[in-house]
Amino acid sequence: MKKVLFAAAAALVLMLASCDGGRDGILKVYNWSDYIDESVLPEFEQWYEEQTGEAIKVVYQTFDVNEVMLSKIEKGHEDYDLICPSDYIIERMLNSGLLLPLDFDALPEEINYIAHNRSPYLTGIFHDINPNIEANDYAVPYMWGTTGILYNTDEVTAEEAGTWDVIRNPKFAGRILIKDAPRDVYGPVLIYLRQKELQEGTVTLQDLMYDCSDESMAEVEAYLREVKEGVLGWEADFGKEQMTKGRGVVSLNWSGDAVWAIEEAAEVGVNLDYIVPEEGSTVWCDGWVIPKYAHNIRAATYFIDFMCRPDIAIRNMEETGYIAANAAPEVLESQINEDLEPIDVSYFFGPEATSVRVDPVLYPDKAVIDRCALEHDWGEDTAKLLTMWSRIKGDNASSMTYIVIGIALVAAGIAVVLGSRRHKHGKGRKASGKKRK
Ligand code: SPD
Repeated sequence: MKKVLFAAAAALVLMLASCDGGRDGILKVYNWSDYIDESVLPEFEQWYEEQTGEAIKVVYQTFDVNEVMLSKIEKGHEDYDLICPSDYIIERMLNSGLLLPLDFDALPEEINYIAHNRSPYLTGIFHDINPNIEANDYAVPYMWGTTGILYNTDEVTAEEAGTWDVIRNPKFAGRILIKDAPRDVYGPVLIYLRQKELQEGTVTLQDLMYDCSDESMAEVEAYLREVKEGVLGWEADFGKEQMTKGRGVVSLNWSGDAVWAIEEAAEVGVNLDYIVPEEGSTVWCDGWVIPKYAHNIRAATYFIDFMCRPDIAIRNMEETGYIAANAAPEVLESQINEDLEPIDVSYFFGPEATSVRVDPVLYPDKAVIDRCALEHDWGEDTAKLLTMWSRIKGDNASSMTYIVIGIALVAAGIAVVLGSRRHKHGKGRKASGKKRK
C-alpha cells in the first residue's frame, strides 16, 4: 500500500512538473525496490537546498529486475537522472555509450563523501568491469554482496545447503525459491556444472562469467528444467518473506535479502542461515550512474554524494539488510557486534580490520570472496539467455502439475459419461425438478 501511495505521489509530482512546462526542480531516481531508507529522500531535498540554495523534489521509482530497468533506458530513452544497475549492466551501458561521466569536482571538497569513503576493494571491482573504459569515472558503488543459498536450518543441513545442487534436491521439492534474475542463476549453475574443469584448472571462474556458448546455455537449461520440478516460485522480491514464513526452505538469493530474512525470521521463531556454496559463486555490486537522457546532472551528483555520507549509508544498510559500499570507520563501528566471531575484512576496510566482529553474511570472509567472480556483459548474446529464461519460466507447470491436470481431465471425462447416462435415465437435477439458479 505504501508503495502504491508512493508511486501515485511520484506520478502526481511529475504531472505537476509537466504542467509547469519543465522539470528543473525534479530529480528522477530509479532504484531497486527495498533498497533505501525512504526517510532519507526528504532529508536529501533539505540538504541539497542548504548546500546549493536550489530547491529540489525527488521523484523516486523502483524496479525489481535489472533487464526491465535497462530496457526503459535503452529502448524507452526514459529521462531518469539517476539509476542503480548491477555491474554487468553498467558494463553494457558503458559499451553502448548510455552513461555520462561523473563530475566529482562539482562537489565542494569538505562534503565530497564519495572521495572520502571509497572502499579500495570496490574501486577495484568497478575497475574490472570494463577493460577499455574506466567504470569508476561513470559509476559510484552503492551496495554489494554475494549470491548464495538462504536456508531453513531446521529442515536443511549446512552440508546440504553448501552445494548449488541443493536447488534440485528432491527432498526440498515444492519449497525451493529461485531469484527471477537470469544472470544471477545462470552463473552459479554453470559454476556447479563446470566443477571438474575448475578443479583441473582448465577453466577459471572469470572464464565462466563470459561463457554464453550454445553448449553451456543448453546444459544450464537442461539443469534448470530439473530444478523447476521443485520450484515454489521464481521471485523478484517475495522470496525473503516466503522464507520467513517457513513456506520456502531453500532460496537462491542475494546476501542482503538473506540478512533481512534471517533477522525477521528469528523474531517469529523461524531459523534461517545463508551460505555461499563451496563450488564458488558471484560477487556483485550495484552502483549509481547518470544516464545520457538525464536532465538534472548537478542534483544527481549531489544525490550520489549524499548516499555516500556515512550516517546515510548506515541507515540504508539498517533498513535493507544490504552492505553499503562505504568503508568509512563509522560504518565499520556501526556493524561491530561483540557476540560474533572475529573475521578478516581488511580487504574492505583496510589493514586495521584483520580481526573484527562483524556479520559474515554481510561482509564475506576473504576466503569466500576468493571463490567468487564478477558477472560480465554478453552484449547481443544476452538475448539468448532471456529467451531461454522465458522458456523455463513460461512453461510453468511441473510434472506434478501435469499429473494433476491429467487426473482432472480423466475425472471430467468420467463425469461427462456418467452424466449423460443419468440424463438418459432421467436422474439428473433438472430431471428431478430442481432448477439451477
Ligand atoms: N531489493 C533490492 C535488491 C538489489 C540487489 N541487487 C543484486 C543484483 C545482483 N546482480
